[in-house]
Amino acid sequence: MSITVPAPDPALAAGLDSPLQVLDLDGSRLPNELLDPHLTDIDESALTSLYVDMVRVRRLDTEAFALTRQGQLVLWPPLLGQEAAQVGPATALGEKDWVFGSYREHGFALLRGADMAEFSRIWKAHAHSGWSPQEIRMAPAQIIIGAQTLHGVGYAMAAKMDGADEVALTAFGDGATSEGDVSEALVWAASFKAPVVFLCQNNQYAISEPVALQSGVPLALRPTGFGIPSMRVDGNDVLAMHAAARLAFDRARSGGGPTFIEAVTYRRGPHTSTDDPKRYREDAELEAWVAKDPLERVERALELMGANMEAVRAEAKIRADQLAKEFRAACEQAVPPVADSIFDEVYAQPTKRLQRQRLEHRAFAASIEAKA
Ligand SMILES: Cc1ncc(C[n+]2csc(CCOP(=O)(O)OP(=O)(O)O)c2C)c(N)n1
Ligand SMILES: [Mg+2]
Repeated sequence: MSITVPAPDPALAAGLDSPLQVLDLDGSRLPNELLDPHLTDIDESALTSLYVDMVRVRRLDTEAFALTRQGQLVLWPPLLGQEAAQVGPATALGEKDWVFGSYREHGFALLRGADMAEFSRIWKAHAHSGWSPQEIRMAPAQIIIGAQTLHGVGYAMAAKMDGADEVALTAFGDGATSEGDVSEALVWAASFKAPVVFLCQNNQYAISEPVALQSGVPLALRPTGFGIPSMRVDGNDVLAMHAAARLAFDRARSGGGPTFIEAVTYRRGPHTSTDDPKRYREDAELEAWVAKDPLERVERALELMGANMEAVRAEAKIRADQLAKEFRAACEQAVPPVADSIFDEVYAQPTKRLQRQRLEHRAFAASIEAKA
């Protein structure tokens, strides 16, 4: 018996040949039929605001990285280079929408309004989730690769059943697309037309594994096999990312179901503060991506629009410095939790098993103290 396997429909995917762009490297505006209708209200002031957000996100990232070297944070997964890929979609979210991301989603956390003291607790290893997910409508950072896509789809399906006007965005990496969870999430989303947006930040690496090892086709082609429309977008172009997200949110809100966005970008830093990328990639590759810096491109675009760049840079610096100061102070003032408290944060009513584990843990901790 022979089985005919239909080829994925390339018509479902935009940008396969060349990622969708609306800002050229020199900052000039490139016409784009698909994305332009979603950018009609973006004037100099809106672009300035996106720029300031990216500067703040970058500053939070560099400050946090420095804080790992000063013993203030135990770990940090940097997002340097991925600012546009996060700020574009984060600023397109509605107030009631939800974000289900990985551990690298600091831009989303900041723009969803995470309190810096709460946020710092995660990376000081003081808490599993620093912020209250309900308050900022963002789930805790997910370390299990790809799991958050199932959570996002589940939330979106529930929102649809409730008739709530809410969209879920789930953010994950290129490596995550190799996980079964992501395939399952795509199946559920497609079958139930869930109001969910899959944001794959293709930063070219899963730790040390280059994306070419994970997929022989562009990642944006994969969801088309599930019947999910997708867009391959220049992830260093904040306007293109903003427009693509708006398009996807509009589709989800109007009952059109899921959309997959592949943001083609680059992780300029190490995988985390404990990694050394020099062991698996060439400097020339990094330099080529530095030349596509997402912030500089917007600076050039603003210049072309006639903005007073001195004033724009000064405002961005003041806001970024303020954020860095706030974050540093939060890290320095944080009080470590009592180890025993972890048992209080599992169930509202502790189970017998948990109570037994608490006693075992107390005895163990006491035995260590006795030896010290
Ligand atoms: C299920 C699972 N397998 C393996 C790991 C170990 N791990 C941590 S990060 C990572 C790479 C993820 O790469 P990608 O999805 O591209 O995201 P990025 O770190 O580049 O943002 C792996 C394999 C994990 N956390 N969870
Ligand atoms: Mg990656």
